[in-house]
Amino acid sequence: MKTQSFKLAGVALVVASLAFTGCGSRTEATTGGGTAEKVATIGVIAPLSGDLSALGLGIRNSVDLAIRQANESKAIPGWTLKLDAQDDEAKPDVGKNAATKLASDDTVVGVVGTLNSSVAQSVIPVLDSAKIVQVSPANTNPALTKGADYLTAPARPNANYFRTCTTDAVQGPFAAQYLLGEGIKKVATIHDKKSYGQGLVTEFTKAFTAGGGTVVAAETINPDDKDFSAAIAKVKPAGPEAVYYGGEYPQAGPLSKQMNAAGLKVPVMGGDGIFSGEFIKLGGTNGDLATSVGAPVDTLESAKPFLEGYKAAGFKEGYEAYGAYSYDAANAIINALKVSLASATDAKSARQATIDAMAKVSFDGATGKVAFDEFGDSVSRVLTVYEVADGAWGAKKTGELK
Ligand code: ABU
Repeated sequence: MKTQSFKLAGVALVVASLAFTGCGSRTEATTGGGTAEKVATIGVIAPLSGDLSALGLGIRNSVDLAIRQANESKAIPGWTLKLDAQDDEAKPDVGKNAATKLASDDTVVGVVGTLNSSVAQSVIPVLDSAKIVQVSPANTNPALTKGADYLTAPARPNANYFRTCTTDAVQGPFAAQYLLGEGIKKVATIHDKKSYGQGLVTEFTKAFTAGGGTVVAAETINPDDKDFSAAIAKVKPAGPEAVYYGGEYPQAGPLSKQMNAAGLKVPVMGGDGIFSGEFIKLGGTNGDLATSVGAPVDTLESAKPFLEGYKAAGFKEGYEAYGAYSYDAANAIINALKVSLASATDAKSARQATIDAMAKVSFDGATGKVAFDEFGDSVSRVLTVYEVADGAWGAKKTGELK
């Protein structure tokens, strides 16, 4: 597992040396004037290598930016924030190990991540046991906050877990309403059998059929497949007017390309997991559609400080679909830390207080109002439909589910 660890201490003031104290954890930083600053670490768990790293690196960089800004503005007097970014490779077992590693660091008080709902299922219990708050900018599977019976008997499984994005219980129906509104009544579905892909297709299918549409074929692929000819051969004779795909861009892009090559020239539509420039590079074509969380970031007045800060920081990777949500997730943790660290003598003792404070966090973030309901879900339910045109994603419709 690749590990990337950064010390991001209000750069001008903090000298590189960190003093060892207590049980051997690095818990204090020394400023240029010799004043001891206590250290609190915000972890990131996301795919920093592999097929989904475009999204994961956007998450890491955006958290990095929030931490730098907090240190520069001395947002938490007496404390220096540090970033520890861990690569989960989009794999549940690797994510679990990353969570265990972060939990063993006494300075860790919060984690932003994961990208994948399937990885979150392994990470959340580890961080919950250690009383470390976790805020995901990207997990959209509804069960993570409301349990398996999220529609009939919602019950929050883990009090430490929050998210700044909306869920597939909103995203699937939003996509279904869009297609029905465009006059598309016959759709084939394909998903990758992962928590996110399967859950998204389930939510889409319920809303699409309830709205008068017909799912003419329902197929699955394996998460690492490259050849989709078998699924396409089953779907094509059913005559779908679109294919709704549950999964991420490494499969969705080639699926679109292979559908066209096989003569199935209908749009692929997916969720936020395919909303990346990588989808187009991998074969996504004009007319393909995606929903993604929130409004287009580059149209939001509230996102200007994030966009300007990201540009000024000179990151070599883009912020991608979840950058602004990651920046808001990190700032949610920082807002909670303003409360929990105010009278804390060390970071570890503030973990539970950080979870308690997170439930009350409310501020105007890059993506809009950042606050959480009783399940830890974002209060925002805004989504946007994007379409590929002239080789780039363009926004078609932004709104809330009706
Ligand atoms: N929300 C799309 C990709 C991440 C997930 O698995 O939820």
